[in-house]
Amino acid sequence: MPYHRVLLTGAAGNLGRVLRERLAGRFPVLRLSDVAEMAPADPGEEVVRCDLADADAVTELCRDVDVILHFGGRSTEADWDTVLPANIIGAVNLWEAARKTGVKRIVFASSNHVIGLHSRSERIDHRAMAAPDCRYGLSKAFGEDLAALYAYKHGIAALCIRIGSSYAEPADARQLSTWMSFGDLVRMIDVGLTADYTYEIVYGVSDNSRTFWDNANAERLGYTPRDSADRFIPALAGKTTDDPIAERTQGGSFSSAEFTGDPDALP
Ligand code: NAI
Ligand code: 15L
Repeated sequence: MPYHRVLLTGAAGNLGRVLRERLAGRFPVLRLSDVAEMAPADPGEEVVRCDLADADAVTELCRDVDVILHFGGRSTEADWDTVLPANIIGAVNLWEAARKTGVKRIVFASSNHVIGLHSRSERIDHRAMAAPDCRYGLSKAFGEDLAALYAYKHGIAALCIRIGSSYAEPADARQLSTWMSFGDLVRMIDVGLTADYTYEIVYGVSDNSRTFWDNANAERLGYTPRDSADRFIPALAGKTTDDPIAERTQGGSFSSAEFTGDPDALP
């Protein structure tokens, strides 16, 4: 891989810690960053504590970086005071720092909550209308559009991965559709690092027969998932909720929280 220094944001988080372990030794330098404390640097690592909301610090963070894996930020629903600085100001700061420092590629951990209000009965692809199910989902939609601006206008390639549910194992019936194994997450990141593209949206999901998503765009770019949630069907198929909005929509409980709309008007 032609990259010397790879920056991983969100390195103290759940996926960041998984990626730190699984990407160890893959690049001459892995620069790990988070606002929270991280384990000290091992050989081949740099650890830089940085708040994504601090524009000057983010510019310094991006110096001498070849590619960014952007996993930092708020990862669940929260009030605007929390989502804005971490995911909106933070994303603006990161892409602007990339432009200033000459970074040419960003792999972005977007989320299925960009399209979470779509119905589970609909099989959508990467061209589906955005239908964010919460402030957090909207902040990821903003991140995708920001990535498009910088890709087409400033030449910073971006792969936006709308990750479903990336955990060691799926936890409920919905995740039989949305689960992405850690191995498949790394395989998708490899696509992000190596494929030839300017701007793409893909779904971060394993080979689940119950998937909500047509992931042909990811396959076209070279993604071949090796895992599937299907072996968990007997244990989890009955693990549903009695929440009709959550059960109807792809975003599940993120959609139904604070829902005051007309269920019949949902996309
Ligand atoms: P996490 O919440 O465990 O990790 C996020 C990390 O970002 C945390 O360590 C946190 O300290 C850091 N962070 C938050 N605000 C920050 C700021 N202002 N400056 C610097 N760092 C900040 O989340 P997880 O599960 O590891 O997810 C990683 C990324 O993947 C997130 O962007 C999340 O939205 C996205 N994602 C994850 C999914 C999953 O299933 N785990 C599904 C869809 C998207
Ligand atoms: C996400 O975007 C969240 O980061 C994660 O915590 C999960 O809830 C996931 O989506 C999901 O939809 O299961």
